Amino acid sequence: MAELEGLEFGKSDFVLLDEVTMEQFMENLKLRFEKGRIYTYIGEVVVSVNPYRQMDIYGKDTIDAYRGRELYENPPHLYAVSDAAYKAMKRRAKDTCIVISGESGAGKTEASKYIMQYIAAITNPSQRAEVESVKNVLLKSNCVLEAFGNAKTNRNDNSSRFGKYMDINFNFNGDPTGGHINNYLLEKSRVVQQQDGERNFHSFYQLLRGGSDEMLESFHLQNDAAAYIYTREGATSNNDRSSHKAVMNALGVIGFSEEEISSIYQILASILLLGNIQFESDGENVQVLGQEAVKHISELTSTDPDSVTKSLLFRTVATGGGEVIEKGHSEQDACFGRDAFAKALYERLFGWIVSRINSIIEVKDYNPVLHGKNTVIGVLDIYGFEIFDNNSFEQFCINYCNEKLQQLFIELILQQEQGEYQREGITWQHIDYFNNQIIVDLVEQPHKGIISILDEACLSVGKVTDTVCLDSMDTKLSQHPHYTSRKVSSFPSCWTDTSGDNIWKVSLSNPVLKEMWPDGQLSITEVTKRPLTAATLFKNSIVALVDKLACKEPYYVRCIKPNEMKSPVLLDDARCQHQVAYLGLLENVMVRRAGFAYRQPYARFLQRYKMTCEYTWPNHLMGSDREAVEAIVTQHGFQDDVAYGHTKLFVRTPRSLFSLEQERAALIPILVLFLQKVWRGAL
Ligand code: AD9
Ligand code: MG
Repeated sequence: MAELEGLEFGKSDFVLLDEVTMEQFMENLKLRFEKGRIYTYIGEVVVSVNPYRQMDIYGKDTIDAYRGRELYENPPHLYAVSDAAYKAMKRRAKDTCIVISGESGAGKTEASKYIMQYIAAITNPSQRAEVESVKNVLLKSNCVLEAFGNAKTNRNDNSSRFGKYMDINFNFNGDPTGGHINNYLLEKSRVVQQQDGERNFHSFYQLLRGGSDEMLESFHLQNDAAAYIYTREGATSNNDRSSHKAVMNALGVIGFSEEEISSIYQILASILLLGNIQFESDGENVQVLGQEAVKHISELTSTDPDSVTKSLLFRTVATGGGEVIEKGHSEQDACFGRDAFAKALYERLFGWIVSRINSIIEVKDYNPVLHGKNTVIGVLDIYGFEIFDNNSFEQFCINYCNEKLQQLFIELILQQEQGEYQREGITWQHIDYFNNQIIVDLVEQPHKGIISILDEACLSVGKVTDTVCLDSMDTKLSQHPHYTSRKVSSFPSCWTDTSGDNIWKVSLSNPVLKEMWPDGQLSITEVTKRPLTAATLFKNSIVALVDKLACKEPYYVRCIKPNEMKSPVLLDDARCQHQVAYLGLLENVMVRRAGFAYRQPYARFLQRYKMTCEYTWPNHLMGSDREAVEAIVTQHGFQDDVAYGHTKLFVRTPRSLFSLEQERAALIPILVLFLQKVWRGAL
């Protein structure tokens, strides 16, 4: 409950709604959005609506107002949860995490940046140089990751095409000492193809628009996105020029060497050149059309041109006898291989950039005996549920990830409530809620889950067609209450995802490429070994992520996209209701209200409401604050609606508190008058 806001801004916490209905929820959300109140709580969860305009609520004054304060002492804000996560971490030496979710364009990445900026602003008051440098690297890493991992899509001009989880490490003083970034499922298909109106990753346009003439010349590039098949769908803008500068600067500040920076751009250039390579076939043999591009690629990647040509035209196959042979591509296979290679190069480049940043920001020389416990705040900015007209394997993965996170959300929110009740010595009442474990099982159960069935199909490529695979799914899963047959869908075909790795069989002398492909030349065992499928790799990474989050105290930011037009004035009812429903926000309010909707330490409760009770105003003469609080509660007649914890008062329904709030609001003007008279000596 925010103190500084009047009711004309709506209810600052959805638990205060008179009734938990979609109608009331939406009414409150809309009123607050119209009044420029983009944040609202559900208990400690922040619901955020993208304002699509610059708000004057992130400056230094606001940071100062939230620093060290409790959640309910200020209007709802990202800074308040950031501070709560920080305080819990510092005071109780607890690892915490802030999970930001919502659909594309809902404001997750912006929120994660404000959170990081807040944490950077409130730490290291003594300005120690080494801590400042860690903070700087952490903040600058956003700029680099956005350049290489974000793109313009039809839903968001700066859409993150990867999931990101960042741990920030703190020392016993509460100052950042380092961090670690995990990235998930980069949408590498974008490197070779984009939908109408979308662009490739920003990095390509930044290079083409912002790279100096000498740089572009040495890379054999023209400064024209239309000249390259991979980028011709989008256009460059002046922003790309300034961003290129900012990224070059950020790479330097983070600690990438000159050589590494040029290697990064050489690889980008190679990908663009690779995309323009065409093939011709005389019916028997396939040839690369135009050796010029091959020459340039081999020059840029310090590889031998013959090996590049060979990699483009042949693939390595393991025979039944364990032998490895070279098999010529068809023209179509060669095109497919070229694109797979470009995607693999970009994915490895992105992975390498992340791991290079990690090696720079990892906590070094930390001695727990000397320095105390090293604690962590994790920030998760990951794609929300996606439902399109045409859904692909990527949507399957993204939605599975969201089911896992939703499951964790419910478990942790309930767990957190239960923990608090236990600490305070209050009896816990069981709450019924929809447990989506059943959906998670449908996807990930061994042997009969969707991923297992996909894996089986992948491992028998050639023998199992899409239809056979879907038949098998129908047989195994038709009894499942949440399974619907998708026979008409065309989503399979892209589950195995290893082709890009197998074709690059040249010796790597470029140091960055060497680090990107630590396996170098594939040996026979590696060729014949069954690779893990993309689905299983993704599942493993999400299971690891959930494990990481589960052992931390969680804070949540649930982002809502108000409309499809990027308008700052429109809150589209149907679109928002849809998001409120799948984010489970009404359920969240109910869970919060089913137990005790509101809780506050006795002293704070007393301070706020003491003027509403004759026994506590101006000061109470009782033995303890708790007894004084009991007096207020009893005088207002809601003693059956509360429980007394060891340190806090718990109120079951918001209505009780609401009447107290109203009484307080009515009394304040009278008290002000009274005090003015006292000051003037009239009384
Ligand atoms: V995606 O899943 O990566 O496609 P996000 O990350 O949820 O998506 P993002 O944070 O990129 O969305 O926000 C989209 C755009 O909305 C931003 O580029 C801003 O123009 C705008 N936005 C979002 N949040 C704010 C805000 N707090 N203040 C002002 C905002 N503008
Ligand atoms: Mg984003």
